[in-house]
Formats: sequence, C-alpha cells, structure tokens
Amino acid sequence: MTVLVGIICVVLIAGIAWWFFGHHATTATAAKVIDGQQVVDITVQGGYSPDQVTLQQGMPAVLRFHQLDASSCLDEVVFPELGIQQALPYQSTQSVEIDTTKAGEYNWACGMNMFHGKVTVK
Ligand SMILES: [Cu+2]
Repeated sequence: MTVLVGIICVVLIAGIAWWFFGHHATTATAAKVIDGQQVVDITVQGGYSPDQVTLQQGMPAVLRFHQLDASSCLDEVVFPELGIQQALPYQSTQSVEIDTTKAGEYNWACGMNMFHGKVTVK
C-alpha cells in the first residue's frame, strides 16, 4: 500500500513538473530584431500569448498587441512600472514601445488587472 502511494506521488510530481516546464517553454518568447529594433507580436485573446517576453537591454523595443478579443476586459493594457496605459480597440494592432535602458522586470495587465504578462529586460 505504501509503495502504491509512493508511485502515485512520483507520477503526480513528474506530471506537475512536466506541465510547469512545458508551459513556460511555450510561453516565454524572445524578440525578433527588425532594423535594429526588437519586435514581439502578442496575440490578445482570452489573455496574452506570449505572456512572458525577454528583451535585450539597450536596444529599442516594441510590443505589438494584436487585439482579437471582443470582450471589453482586454481593451486596455497597462504597464504600471513604465507609466504606460494604451487602449487596445478590438481587431486593431497597437504598438507599445518599451524603454530598455534599465534591466528589470516590468509587468503588464489588462485595465481590470485580471490578465497579466511580464517583460524581462536583461
Ligand atoms: Cu480585464
């Protein structure tokens, strides 16, 4: 009986680890560089995809939000640490410039602070 419980525990932990690392591997995205500018395309639909973005410090960067969500929840994006508040009208693409002069982690959220994302500058 104890052995069976042990096996179940190991399987559960392995499953959680697989989900956790697999999840992060698919959502963390590095920027592509176009004409010396880092560009990240983010799909807005029931949340943000990707929701984890890594940028290189010192290179101009822009996040392009493609708003495909008809609910009013996601029609605004806010970066509190960067003082950015950008309207995201439905079915539009809005570019948000990110200041990469300082390394750090900058969060963003929808206007109601329900959905979240994070930019890491390093
Ligand atoms: Cu919201």
